[in-house]
Amino acid sequence: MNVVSAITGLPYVGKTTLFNLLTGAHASTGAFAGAEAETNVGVAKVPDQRVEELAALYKPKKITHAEIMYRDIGLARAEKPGQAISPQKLGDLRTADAIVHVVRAFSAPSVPHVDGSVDPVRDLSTVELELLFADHAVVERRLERIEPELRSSKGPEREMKEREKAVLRRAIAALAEERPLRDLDLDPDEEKAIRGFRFLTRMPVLVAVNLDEDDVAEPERVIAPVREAAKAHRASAVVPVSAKLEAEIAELPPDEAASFRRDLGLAEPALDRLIRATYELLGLCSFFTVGEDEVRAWTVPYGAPAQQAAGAIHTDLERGFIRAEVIGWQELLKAGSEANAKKLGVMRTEGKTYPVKDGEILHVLFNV
Ligand SMILES: Nc1nc2c(ncn2[C@@H]2O[C@H](COP(=O)(O)OP(=O)(O)OP(=O)(O)O)[C@@H](O)[C@H]2O)c(=O)[nH]1
Ligand SMILES: [Mg+2]
Repeated sequence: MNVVSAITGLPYVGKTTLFNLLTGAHASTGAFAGAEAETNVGVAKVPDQRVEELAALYKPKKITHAEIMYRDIGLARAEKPGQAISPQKLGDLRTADAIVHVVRAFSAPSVPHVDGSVDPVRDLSTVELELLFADHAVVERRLERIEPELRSSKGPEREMKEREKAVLRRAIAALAEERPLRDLDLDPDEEKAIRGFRFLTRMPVLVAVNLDEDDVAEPERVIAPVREAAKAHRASAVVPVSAKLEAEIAELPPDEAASFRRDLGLAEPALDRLIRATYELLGLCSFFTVGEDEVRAWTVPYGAPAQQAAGAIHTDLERGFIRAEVIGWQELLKAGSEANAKKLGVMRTEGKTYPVKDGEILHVLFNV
């Protein structure tokens, strides 16, 4: 699957700086034009040491990492909630799988703050309220339209619409109390009834707290209140970044960058931190395909059935799936080759429903 993350947040909080850092793009920052500018789109390679180690074994012609697509979606400063997101940006947000909400915690007097002061917790709720408004408008419109549809439908169709209406009533009640739709407990049928709306407040959110350079070594003091605020709702995680500083470090040669990070007490690059958090939040994992031609990582939901995982490679592999040969990446490295792994009996044969786990290598046998 191709995961899409939407980077958003108030103006001038460092969205584009972070976007550039993640994707290696050079979109203009500090122009203070995010709301009017087109959405920036770019791709980040998912860092994965396992891919490198497998590549060292196979020496393939091609090495392909998994990817996450990022969209940098600028919002406007709004006098009242419900005015900050243009219709086009709304579409860019709705079709994402997760939101990366950047909040500003850096002071930089040269960079104006739209609300006059640096307050990440306040900003978090300002933007959350925008998203709530957007969802509220959708629910309200749908509830108006569903009534006449209900009157003219019957049987299973009516039942489905009744269910949709019931969920939407709960949704509007939650939104009216300023509770995001992530907080609603829905069974699979209810979930299905509203999935098509792609509600913004039901998407998993990663809050990226954009720190001052001085706070990088000890981010807890700054991020604790944000974590506390985010914890009130489900499917959210908080990750510290220092977009500008880390972008500067990323420009350095790799060993210099590593020693600079060590000096600063930064254990790993922001990219690694954010992407790992995204995988956790979305319940994703990586499996690999290996060979002389290509060593490649693929992204699937954790525990996806082998047949569905095969579909990530190609639809033919899903359609004509017979079975898969499976081995953990470490076992393969230890065995030194697939032939040896087979001899040792550590290569398993699994069927369609086998739940694929992180770090497994799949060989799909298929017939179309
Ligand atoms: N000191 C400091 N400045 C930062 C940091 N991140 C971004 N900035 C600066 O803040 C300004 C705005 O950054 P952008 O990345 O353009 O912010 P944005 O959120 O994309 O802004 P809009 O797209 O206009 O809404 C730029 O001058 C950046 O250099 C940071 O971590 N620390
Ligand atoms: Mg921008």
